[in-house]
Amino acid sequence: MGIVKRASIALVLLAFLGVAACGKDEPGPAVEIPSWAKVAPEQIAEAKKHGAAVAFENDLGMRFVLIPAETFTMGSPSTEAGREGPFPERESSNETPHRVTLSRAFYVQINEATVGTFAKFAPQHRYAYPADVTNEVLEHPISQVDWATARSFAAWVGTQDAKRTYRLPTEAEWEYACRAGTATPFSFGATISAAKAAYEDQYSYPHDESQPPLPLDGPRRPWTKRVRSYEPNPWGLYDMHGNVWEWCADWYQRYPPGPATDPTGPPTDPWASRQRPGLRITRGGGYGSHPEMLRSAYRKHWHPKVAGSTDVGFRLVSPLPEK
Ligand SMILES: [Ca+2]
Repeated sequence: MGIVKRASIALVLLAFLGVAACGKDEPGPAVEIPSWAKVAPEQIAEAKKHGAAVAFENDLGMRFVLIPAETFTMGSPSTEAGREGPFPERESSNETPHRVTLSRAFYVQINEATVGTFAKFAPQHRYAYPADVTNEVLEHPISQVDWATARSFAAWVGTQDAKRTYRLPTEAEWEYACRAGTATPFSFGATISAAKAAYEDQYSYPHDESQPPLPLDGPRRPWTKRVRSYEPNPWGLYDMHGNVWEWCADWYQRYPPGPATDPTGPPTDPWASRQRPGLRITRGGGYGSHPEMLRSAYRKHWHPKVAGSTDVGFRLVSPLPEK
């Protein structure tokens, strides 16, 4: 990692916000943008506002970019195709659009947590990968990890970093970061294609039942892809759509009515009194998901002790350090 890190530092580019020649604006401090980071002007402006890094790489090699504080519309319009998903009796009406304010900027990991990083935390973790990805498995997303273990991993990452803490994203943080300022079904626009993300790309979006599945382009490879195999979203985040579902911190419940600030979901398991297992949120769809499930607003919920799935992983967030 040392060579990579030194190379990364050597390639650091400097971006200067604020135009000194403009006169009325104070020339801001330089904001360093690592060569690996693809960030938008609003992210650079937020970093400048806080005198904070717009992107950082921790000692474990995990990379994060700054996400601005903002108000956005969480959920989807009733006209959005595929909104009810393929299981309308279970999934309907849980994407009610509402205004959500995230009051403080935060960092999001640019890719799903990888096998390579997770192995430093839990070398005994048993996961199954087919032989054809053996050579690159360390760069695949970690999966088959239950919710509590994902959270423990986040806490452990914090013990390896004297300056920052880490945790799972809230569901609102996840959707906001996924949208990256967009209001379309996907951060890439109105639809998605096999060139954009890892998912069940035999099916098109919007779904048309009168059309047969698309022909396979070569043999089906029913597995994860190496992280960052596709272009990132406008805020430099990779695989927010597809590859593996991503655990969020929240319990699942339908959105409460009205606007919200820094929502964290129900404080306790809302299903406990009904003698049903609680459900934690997962987002973004996985390599085996239909395209409707990759939409920015799509909500899926899993029992938090589910650890056997090869298409459920996670990525971490890190709060902006207090000054
Ligand atoms: Ca993903």
